[in-house]
Amino acid sequence: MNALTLPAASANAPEVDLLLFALLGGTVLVLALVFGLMLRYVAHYRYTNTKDRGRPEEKTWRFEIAWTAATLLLFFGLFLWGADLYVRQFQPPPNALRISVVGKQWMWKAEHPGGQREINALHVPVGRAVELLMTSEDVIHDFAIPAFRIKHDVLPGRYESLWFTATEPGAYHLFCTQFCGTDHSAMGGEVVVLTQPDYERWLADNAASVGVVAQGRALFTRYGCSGCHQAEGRGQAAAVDRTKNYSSVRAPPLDGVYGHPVPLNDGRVVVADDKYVRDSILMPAQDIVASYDNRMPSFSGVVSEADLFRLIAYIKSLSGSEGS
Ligand code: HEC
Ligand SMILES: [Cu+2]
Repeated sequence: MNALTLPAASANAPEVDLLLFALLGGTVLVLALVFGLMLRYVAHYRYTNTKDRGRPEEKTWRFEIAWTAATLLLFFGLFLWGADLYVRQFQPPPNALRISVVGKQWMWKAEHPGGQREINALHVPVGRAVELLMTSEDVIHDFAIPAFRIKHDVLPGRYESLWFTATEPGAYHLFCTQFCGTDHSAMGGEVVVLTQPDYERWLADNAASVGVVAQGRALFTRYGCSGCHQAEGRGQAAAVDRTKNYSSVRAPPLDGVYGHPVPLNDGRVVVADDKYVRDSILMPAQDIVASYDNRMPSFSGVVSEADLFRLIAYIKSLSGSEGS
């Protein structure tokens, strides 16, 4: 498999290829110029040749400045071209279908908004933006789909995201491209791009009993979050966890938190995104919500990565955006 025979099956892939070939072409031209001149002068001034080797020409500033400026402009042009593509490649559109991906030695686990789970496989609809929200349970992995021209490191303790719009139904390889231990080479699978009706059918065939948001809601009670955080406003009676008595703790309501600015007690204001909610659960002492006390216990080592995604989807749904 190489860049010439590899299918280009995502919306961005042709653009990435164009940039790659432009860079390659530019490099070959420079190489040809340097080697061409070198060979020409080798022949021209070879030992037996009686060419005039007199005074070298005077230095011309006009020429020096012209070629320096031209190269500078050329490199800035390449930089802007690459930067523009890079920024777009890593900025998922807001309406993207969100699939969570957890890497671990040595497999990829994915979960769809409807609760469908798969291992070392990813079923996605054609023509729709798909965002992968990714993290690792152990070491650094790297999620790569060559046919889509995307790859990104997947790190423990952090969220990374990738997005793509598949353009051709079919099956493509997915790989871990970061050496991650004994069975690294087996850590891969298949991305299956389906037409919209086929995708609906696949979702129905693999339907889970509960979607991600509903799982998150159940976990919210199971982990005792609801004992402190009453979900106010939207009529959800917070099931009281009787095993823990948190009735004296005043905790902020989580409705409308996700996606909105949160004032902290050190004066900063941060937007509650996935990372913020994740850190709030694992490292509650790090960012304290203004006018509240640091009374929330850390759930680090208690809540798994997969459950964190579900809790976040639930908290996101409290802000009116269903976790898709
Ligand atoms: C002992 C009571 C308690 C429990 C249990 C608890 N929290 Fe909290 N939580 C708090 C308090 C108090 C704060 C505000 C202080 C802070 O930011 O640490 C808070 C803050 C938060 C925030 C930030 C809210 C905002 O407005 O920015 C989130 C998100 C959160 N908790 C989620 C959870 C989740 C999910 C669970 C269950 C896994 C949970 N909490 C369990 C007391 C609790
Ligand atoms: Cu790996």
